[in-house]
Amino acid sequence: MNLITFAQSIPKAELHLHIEGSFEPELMFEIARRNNIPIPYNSINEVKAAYNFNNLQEFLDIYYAGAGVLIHKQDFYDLTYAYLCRAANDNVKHVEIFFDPQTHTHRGISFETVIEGILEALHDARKNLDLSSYLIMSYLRHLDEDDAIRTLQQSLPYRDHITAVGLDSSELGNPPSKFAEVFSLSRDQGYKLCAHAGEEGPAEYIWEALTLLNVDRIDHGNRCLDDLKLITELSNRQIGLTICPLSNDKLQVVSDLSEHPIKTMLEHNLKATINSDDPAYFGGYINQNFTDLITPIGLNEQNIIQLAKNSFQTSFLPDTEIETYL
Ligand code: ES4
Ligand code: ZN
Repeated sequence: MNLITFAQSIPKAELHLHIEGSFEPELMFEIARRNNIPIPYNSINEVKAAYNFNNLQEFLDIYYAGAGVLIHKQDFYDLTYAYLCRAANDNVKHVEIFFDPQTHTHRGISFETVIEGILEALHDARKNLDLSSYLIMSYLRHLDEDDAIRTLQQSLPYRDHITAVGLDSSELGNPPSKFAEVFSLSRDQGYKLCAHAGEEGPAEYIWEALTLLNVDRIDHGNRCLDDLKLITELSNRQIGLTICPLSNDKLQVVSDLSEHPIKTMLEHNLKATINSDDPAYFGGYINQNFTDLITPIGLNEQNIIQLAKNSFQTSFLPDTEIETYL
């Protein structure tokens, strides 16, 4: 078996996936049509041509616009179930999915509509695809902390169906310190914690996520490599880093895939994992992320096994379940 086939067939967990970022243009057109919402593109090709980003903000502007066609519970169900089928097809056995409630509540869609559509799809995938899943509610960091606290309150009726909270959207200028209180309140409610940090922002933001938010896992975290002390801290504590290679390439976090530092991260004994982030926008799902890296950075069989192991070990699954995958 060659390395690409090996990487594709190995059982894996996906820990960094924004459900709104799995919105394929074909489904976007279909849902826009049935909801009678105009979109500024005439064809799938025109949509794809617009997916050309110089940085995170240029991507986010298009991502929020795309999410604007999601109105009904059925829309959230269809979006989620389509992703779960693709994940199962890539031999993903467990997935921890981000959703951004504020992206929808700010346009008048209820928290309940969003989460009930997603939860029903997760339920059906457990049954039909043998795919286990957790949900991560992500706060939008470009909004203020009070807005995140209101979102936390809206989530409480669904507390048993949400495993963790996250922090995403525009990183620069919105440091983790801005959200210390809502993260503390979220922990009090029993939620696990993670935060996007060190994608465009500096290593200092990763320190803040660790020391001020007390996160269990860091999303991205690429910039930790600028700070030797931070590398040691992350490695000693075996904090998971959910790395997203195609995202890093498309958002110019790395200059080229061949410059991707994930192998260096493994050499530092960091708990790096491979994930797809926003696969409909960045050119592929989890297996594509593995495949596209193998040749440019020379990932070997041992690296691939380590990355797959890391994905289960740094998941929020209970230890007894993690062991069944190792
Ligand atoms: C995101 Cl790649 C990335 N970074 C920050 N926030 C996000 N939301 C969706 N994708
Ligand atoms: Zn992300």
